[in-house]
Amino acid sequence: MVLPHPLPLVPAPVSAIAREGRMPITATTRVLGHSPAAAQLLAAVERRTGIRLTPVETAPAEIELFVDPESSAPEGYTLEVGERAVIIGADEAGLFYGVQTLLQLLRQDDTGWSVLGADVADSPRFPRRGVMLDVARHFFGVDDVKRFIDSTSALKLNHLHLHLSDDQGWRVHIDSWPRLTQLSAGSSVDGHPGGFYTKDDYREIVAYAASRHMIVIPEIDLPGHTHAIGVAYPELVEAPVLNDTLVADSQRLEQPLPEAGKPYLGWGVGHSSVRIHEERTYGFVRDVVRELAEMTPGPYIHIGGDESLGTPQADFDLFAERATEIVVEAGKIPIAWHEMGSAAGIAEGTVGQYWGMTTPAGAHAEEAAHFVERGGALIMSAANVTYLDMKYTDDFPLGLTWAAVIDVRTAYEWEPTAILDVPESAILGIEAPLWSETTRTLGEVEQLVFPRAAAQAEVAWSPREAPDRVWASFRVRVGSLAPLWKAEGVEFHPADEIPWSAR
Ligand code: TNX
Repeated sequence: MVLPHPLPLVPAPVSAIAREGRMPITATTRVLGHSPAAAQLLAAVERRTGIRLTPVETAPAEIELFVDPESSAPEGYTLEVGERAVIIGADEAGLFYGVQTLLQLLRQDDTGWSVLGADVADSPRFPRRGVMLDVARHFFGVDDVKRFIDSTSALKLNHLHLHLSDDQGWRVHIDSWPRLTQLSAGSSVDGHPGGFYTKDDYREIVAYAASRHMIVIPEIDLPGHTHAIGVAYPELVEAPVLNDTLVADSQRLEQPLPEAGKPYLGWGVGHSSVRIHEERTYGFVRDVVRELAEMTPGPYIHIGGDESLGTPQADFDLFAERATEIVVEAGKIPIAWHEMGSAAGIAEGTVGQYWGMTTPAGAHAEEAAHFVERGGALIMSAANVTYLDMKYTDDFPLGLTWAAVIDVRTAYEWEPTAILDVPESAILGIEAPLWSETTRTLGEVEQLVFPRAAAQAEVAWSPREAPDRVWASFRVRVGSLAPLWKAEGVEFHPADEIPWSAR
């Protein structure tokens, strides 16, 4: 069954063996390493313990970090903690992850601070381990996003998807369409204030993410979720289409209905669309994609595609084909929500993001599989397990329930390759989205994200067959992260499924 005392590591490494004893950490502990990860280790230890380790330029040192491409698979590392600690990364990302593992082994007891003795050899199961932040329903500024990057990259997550536009607001400056940020960025859900990123802000986020080995994926949601575009440029959008669910939900929630040309402040979806049969729409898409591509070193642009409920199928498919082609022409790989897989001619190589349930309904499985038939691949974001904006329990104050109520165990116990009938090699990995209808502050976001993002990190990183990759082990290990999260100011939800450690 379950190992009695696994090392307190999340995600569970490929192999982790506890050694007798601990390595003391004091101000005389020397650190040797020329990578940014060495400086990040010094800073993190000081934040956590108040101890300033001693950086040295030459051996000997108690903690040593270096890169050796032969040492393990990409993003992998080895870590040995005995009398000395040695971290060897296969690359800079691996070294960074080795540092995160060492930080999880840091402990305080009556004799002071130390690192638990360990032999770890590790590398990820999936290359894609993502998280999404919806900055459109509520806006989160650069400092909040940096804090989000810190806390999620520490779990070895390596892609940050930013949902930069939706009905309620447009969040990134585009020089060729300036009214987007002049007129459509001030609003957000429930009449709360909005905001947007200047190009410098966006570049700062991208650079910060890169320093934590995260690739930023910008999303402009099209052709639906585009009411805000119409506030700035009415000639680009159709009149709102009010579906029955939208009308009923708006009444129940006492939220206003969308009105053409005015900011939309409700939570309703599926009422907006850009004009699919007008050429200027594609000029707009081309400009936005070009400007985003110019400031995005990562290979992807996400073009949306979800919940275009008022758009006729043939129009939607035509748009999907043209929009994904525009991304390819801009030199990037398109990503789209799985609905765009309905388009026979979706650009080759487009990556689909599956957000259906773990038991696919309707045409979802077929739509997702079509990305693979077109030479693309899939990211798994099954809504009833990965959605970070679902409530933990029915009475949790934040979050929604439409996909499921997702306790930590439910978030943990799923298998990304068991949902769709596609080859395993077509599954790039997973992404856990945080939609922000109900979260106004980053602290509220964190309550929904932690500890469930740790569950998703383990699903994406740890070997499927690892003995520790079971709930009984995970709940104890994730509970051991409490002191680290508290020290870093992460406002995790202390779910009562987890035995949280005091120190
Ligand atoms: C569905 S999932 C949406 C979002 C909402 C979310 C709320 C998806 C691709 N679209 O527009 O914010 O539900 O959970």
